[in-house]
Amino acid sequence: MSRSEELFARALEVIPGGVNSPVRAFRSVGGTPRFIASANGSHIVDEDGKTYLDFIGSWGPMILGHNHEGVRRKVLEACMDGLSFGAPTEREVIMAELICSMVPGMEMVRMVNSGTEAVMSALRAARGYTGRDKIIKFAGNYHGHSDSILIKAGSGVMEGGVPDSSGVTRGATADTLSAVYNDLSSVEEILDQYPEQIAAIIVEPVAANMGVVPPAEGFLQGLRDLCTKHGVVLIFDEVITGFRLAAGGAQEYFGIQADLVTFGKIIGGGMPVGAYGGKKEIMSVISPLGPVYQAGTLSGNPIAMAAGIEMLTILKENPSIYTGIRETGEYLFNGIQAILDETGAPCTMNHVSSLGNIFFTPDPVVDYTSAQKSDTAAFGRYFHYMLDNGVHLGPSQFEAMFVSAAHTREDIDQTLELIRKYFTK
Ligand code: HOZ
Repeated sequence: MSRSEELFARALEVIPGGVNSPVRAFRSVGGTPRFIASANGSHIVDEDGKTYLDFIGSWGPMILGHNHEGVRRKVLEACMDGLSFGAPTEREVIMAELICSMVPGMEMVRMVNSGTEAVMSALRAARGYTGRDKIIKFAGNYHGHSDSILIKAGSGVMEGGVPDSSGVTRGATADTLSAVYNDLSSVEEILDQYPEQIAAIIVEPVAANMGVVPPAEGFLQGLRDLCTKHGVVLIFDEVITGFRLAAGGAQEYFGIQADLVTFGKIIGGGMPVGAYGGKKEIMSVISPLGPVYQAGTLSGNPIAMAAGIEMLTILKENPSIYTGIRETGEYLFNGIQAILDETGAPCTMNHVSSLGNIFFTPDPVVDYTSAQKSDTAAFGRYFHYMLDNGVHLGPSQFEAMFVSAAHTREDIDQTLELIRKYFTK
């Protein structure tokens, strides 16, 4: 028995499904999750001492690669000052100033502890600001696991084949309306059906939790225009795209400004952290400035802030990192596309900059319905082939591959070689 198998067996006894987040359980691909002992740069090492080239990157935040020396040093230094105070610190101010200086339209920002919390709070702010109850989300977009947003969610919910989570009351989701990603007419229909009742439209500017689905030409601008016209708060959920597509996230990358933006793990370099913010006028509804309550003892935690400040400073001061990860991503994803073309594999490659994935369907994937056509069993076989050959991918058809600044051309060539072998066998 391998050490991962041994740990998984123990975990199954005391943790639901043996994991603290469902996708990690390998349910959709079968087999035993690798228990990770350490990580550095583009590689991780499991408890059995086996090294893998990693394309999960803690689901996005490891833009600089795992265990970046500078970030680690700042965390260790911060630990020497104390772990949590439940009182304001200078680091929180520096972090907020940094985020406001990098993200378009960010005038005020509130730190929280995860992307889930950021989204939950941003929706509350939008409702408080507009005095309206309903929100629009897109099928297959994932915005964390708070009750009101668990409708046709992507990621682990989609993988389990359940459109909605059990345990969420009808009341909690009664004001959540689901539209079709990349289809503006589906949004217009809802806006017409509920005039002056929609508080917010929340969207993943690049959907990355039903696999990677880029926004169609004009889709994000169309949402911007509709929100402006109907007095609706446009929320970009940048938990995955923020500080990844560009220093200013998807807003900068696509040149579209949202009213509120949500961030997650990415702004803490992997530490448990999140944030939401945007226009001062909207953020002024947040307590204690306004009537919308939101709080948290660990919000703005000094260790998380230390990691985040260092990582964001590096990203801000080194724009070449973005050129680098985009070029590496394109080298990988265009390389995969070429292999699919050569071999005639019935797959579709979607990618945006350093995010991408292979869908095991020959048809274009533009939304939830088309993503669901994927042959998840075929993905599972491919996943295990890659894992057996030392490449660690997200264990689900509906998760992205994340390329970091630590991935080298050799890493990518090695990956492409494996993929070529797989599809020519
Ligand atoms: N489904 C999550 C990412 N989109 C997985 C998070 C985790 O397991 O850490």
